[in-house]
Amino acid sequence: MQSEVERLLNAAARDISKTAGNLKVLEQLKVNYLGRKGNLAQLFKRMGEATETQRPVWGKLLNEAKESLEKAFSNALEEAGKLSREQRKFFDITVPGRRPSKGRLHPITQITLEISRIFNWLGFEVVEGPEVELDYYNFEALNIPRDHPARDMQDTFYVSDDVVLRTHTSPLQVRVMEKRRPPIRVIAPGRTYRCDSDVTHTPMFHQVEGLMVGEDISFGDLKGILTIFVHHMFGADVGLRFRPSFFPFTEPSAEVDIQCVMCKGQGCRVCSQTGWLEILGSGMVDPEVFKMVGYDPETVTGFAFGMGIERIAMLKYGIDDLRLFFENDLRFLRQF
Ligand code: 2NM
Repeated sequence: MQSEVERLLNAAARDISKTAGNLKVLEQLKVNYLGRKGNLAQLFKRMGEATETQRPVWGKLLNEAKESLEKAFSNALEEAGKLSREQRKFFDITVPGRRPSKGRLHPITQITLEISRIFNWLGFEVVEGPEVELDYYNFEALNIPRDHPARDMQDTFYVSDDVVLRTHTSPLQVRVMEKRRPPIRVIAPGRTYRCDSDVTHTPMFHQVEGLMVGEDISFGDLKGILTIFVHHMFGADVGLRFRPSFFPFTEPSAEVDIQCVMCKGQGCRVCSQTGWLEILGSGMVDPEVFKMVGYDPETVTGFAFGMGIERIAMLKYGIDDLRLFFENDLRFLRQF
């Protein structure tokens, strides 16, 4: 037994020095020697073979071996711990630094700024106003009668009987016309709200609306300004067309289509095989709207237009799911 204990202690000393201070390996080694099924435990098991006289001698030998092993391992582990702390203090000045991640503008903000820049250059001033709006400015002053479907509870978030979340940014145009006299050139970008939510509608979305009022602003001016806008936004080679439409606040009214950005007008899934995509609504401001703000419709004319920013952004960037704009998934946002 004596020689076997010696062999065990020698082997342990050799193995410990071979670990070279590696904490993980040392811990495993300690289990191998001192664990419940370890080398020392195997020797303890042989106590059963001991004779009456051997028993106290073996017992002493084994207990001393256990103490000595425990001490050896605790010393080695402590040394190894110090070593790894030393290593941690080492600072490699040649390692490249971690770059701080920069934030960026949301794609909707980027498109809003791009649209604003184009109209700014065309002499339009950017105006902003309340998202919680009086029913009067949101509907009444825009010639939207009480029984118009756009006023339906289904589409409008009512705050109270006469206060709503604006369903478009046109109320702002009315406020501007009330405050100022022509000539006026403004665009109003901002958040708008409709009680509508499915794959292609979100209850909050963004719009830009524009207004130009003067003494002889014509439908030709409308066509000119919007053509310049489309060519700057989507490229000078993109064709567009003006299609008759209806809005309560403009007469006549027209919707503007551009040639499909995906198939260049050939017809594809995105444009439902028509080759055209609707991008905005427009028209000559209805005389009724001018009367509401105290302008003389006999001397004053003007045009207005409105577009959904999400839609413009989707067409410009080739995005097929509206909801991506509202999820704030960095993997999406980092691409802009
Ligand atoms: C559109 C389409 C057509 C519009 C009209 C006015 C105002 F205040 F002058 F009457 N602001 N915006 C307008 C006209 C908006 O959005 C599709």
